[in-house]
Amino acid sequence: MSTDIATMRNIGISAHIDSGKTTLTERILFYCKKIHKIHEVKGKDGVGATMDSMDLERERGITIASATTNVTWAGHSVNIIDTPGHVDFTIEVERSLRVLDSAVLVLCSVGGVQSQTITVDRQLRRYDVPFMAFVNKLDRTGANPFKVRDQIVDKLGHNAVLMQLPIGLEDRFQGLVDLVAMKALYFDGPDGETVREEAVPAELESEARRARESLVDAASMFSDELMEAAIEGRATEELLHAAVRRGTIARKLIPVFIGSAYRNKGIQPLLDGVVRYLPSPSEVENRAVDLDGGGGEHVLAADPAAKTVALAFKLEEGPYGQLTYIRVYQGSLSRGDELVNTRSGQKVKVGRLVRMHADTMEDISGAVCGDIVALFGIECASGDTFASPGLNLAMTPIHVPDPVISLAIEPVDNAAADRVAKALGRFTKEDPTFRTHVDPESNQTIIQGMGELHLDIYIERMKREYRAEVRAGMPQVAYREAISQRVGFDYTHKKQTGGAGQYARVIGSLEPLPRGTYEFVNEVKGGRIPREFIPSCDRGFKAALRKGRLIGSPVIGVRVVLNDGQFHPVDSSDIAFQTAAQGAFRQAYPKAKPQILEPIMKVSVEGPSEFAGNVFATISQRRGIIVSSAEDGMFARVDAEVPLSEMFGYASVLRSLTQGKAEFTMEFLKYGKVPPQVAEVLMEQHQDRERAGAPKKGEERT
Ligand SMILES: Nc1nc2c(ncn2[C@@H]2O[C@H](COP(=O)(O)OP(=O)(O)OP(=O)(O)O)[C@@H](O)[C@H]2O)c(=O)[nH]1
Ligand SMILES: [Mg+2]
Repeated sequence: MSTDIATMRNIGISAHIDSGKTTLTERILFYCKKIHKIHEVKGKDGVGATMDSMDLERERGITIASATTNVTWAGHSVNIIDTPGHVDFTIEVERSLRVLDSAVLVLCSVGGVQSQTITVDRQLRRYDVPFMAFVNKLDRTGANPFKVRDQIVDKLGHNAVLMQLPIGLEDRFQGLVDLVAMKALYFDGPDGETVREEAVPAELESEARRARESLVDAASMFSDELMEAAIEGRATEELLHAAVRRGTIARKLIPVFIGSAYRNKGIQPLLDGVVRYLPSPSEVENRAVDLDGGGGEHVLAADPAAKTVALAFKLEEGPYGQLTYIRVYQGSLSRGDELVNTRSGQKVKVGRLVRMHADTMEDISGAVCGDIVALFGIECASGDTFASPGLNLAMTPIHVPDPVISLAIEPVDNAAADRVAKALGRFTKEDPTFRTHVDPESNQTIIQGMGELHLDIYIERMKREYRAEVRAGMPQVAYREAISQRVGFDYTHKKQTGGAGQYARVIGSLEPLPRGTYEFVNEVKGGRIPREFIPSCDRGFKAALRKGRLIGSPVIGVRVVLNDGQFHPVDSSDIAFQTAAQGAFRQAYPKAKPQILEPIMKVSVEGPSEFAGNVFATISQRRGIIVSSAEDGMFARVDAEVPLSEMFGYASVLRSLTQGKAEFTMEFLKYGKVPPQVAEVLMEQHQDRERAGAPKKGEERT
């Protein structure tokens, strides 16, 4: 274990679907001698890439769960997390980027900046992660790294600069010109393991000189010394490296590397770039919230001797119990140490400690700040902070998007029921974007997630890993309800039963809240409602919002203003005010012009231009709006906004329409109002369900 923090790197490999992240990571493992043979994603030998260790990943050739590994390159210890590209598994990217100090953004040299590239870029911004770009697949027909660099500038707004030039492209792609050293690099041997340096080919000399000038210009912004040297025509490699490093760490410069992972070209220079330009843990400022100091921020020290602060960012249930992935931010960690979970206040003792390599692990005795390791036998939730006793700090949480799709599942037989419950218990603990509940009306188990693929994978995993087979219903989208105008309420709850009665009166208004879910404003004066009952009213409204009156979906975007009321010295109680609030909501809601909202997805379709017309048609048939479309020679891309409810089964429609040549991605964009005809159908369905549900409850009671 290296304790020299300056030689540590924590990087994420993130990108749009299929851009070659796992293929690239496989090469990194090979050149760093962590593995001794390269296996391809969906390769002919049937083994599969190291980081895609789950059977389902290997069969489908996609990454589902992020995988962690650690390699050594040029005397540096590099922790790497390979993340999935599918937006259904976006939580895996989100929590990885939360704990990584830097990243490599992979782009396809044909596809360029694609929809998930934009999503990943947003996630990199959210956590201020410095990164470099790797333009992959230079061997593909249509490869154009210059266009991709321009797109990083134009579409993502980054100051991207090429560090290398290609020698040949597509099937003539041979090697690279390193613009810092002004040398040509070729990758010899069966796996490209031998890097051969040559002089820059004569026909590329002038282009290389111009490209180096642009690189020096861009880098000079971060070093006066380099700027002066450049004017005198002696910009050395060292000055250039130092300036690029400064710009990259400040997120003001994006060095662009190029190559082909599949053809084993360009990976070693990329690794040199990782250790040269990306920050060590001590060069990134991390902050924690001081739980004692009224929420003030506290800058953490990347000092192994300081008190310990670590974040649990991912849980995994394994054959040996719960595995908790943690990132150590301050201090160090050894077996036997005592830490406090600052959320629950619970004390824990550090037991077995491991470093992960895909699905295998290596026991270690300790870890220092900057490390990403896993602990055994610690009960906690994802996002919990562990600190040395006496330090009451919390790391900022990981952004968790809400699920947008759900479906009902039913175990095929009684024997499966227990196993289903067990599987669900584990999956919901591991993945905060996967949720489950029992619908009180239908008594069915509902699972919720980020998309069809997400739910599909869990149903398949239940079957394989737990022998828990289920029948699944049709996927349903997560509808919401909202009010569209302000309305007042004045409601009295009065009940006179044998003993003590109940009395509470609430007066106020419901108002649309354009952003956010719910707000409660207390404007009651002169003790018209005693202070202790104000939270009761809040609770009552919150409970009422859980189920709208139109289709029984949660109501969002409501501000409740409470400004008057009445109480009774004996009959008023917490329950009475909660009930009054619920009654007030029931009374006022229909008058506030309620609407049904549905998830609207950002859909992006890419494929050969000849199918663009057909794709347009499929979008408009699905109540979609085309936002933009672009044609680039033989390739077309259509960006649209389409209601999620219309997108079920779209993958197979698109496949048959384009002979499998087009692909689409989608992700949640916003909630939008459903058109009246659709709303009517939804309300009828809801009423049918209510009617069907009512006698069932009656039966149960008898
Ligand atoms: N031609 C060519 N194909 C490549 C290259 N790199 C990867 N591929 C292929 O692209 C496909 C996807 O590669 P992966 O490495 O699984 O991509 P990924 O980004 O990990 O995919 P997800 O994790 O599912 O998002 C595979 O068929 C690879 O063989 C390359 O440099 N050139
Ligand atoms: Mg992958």
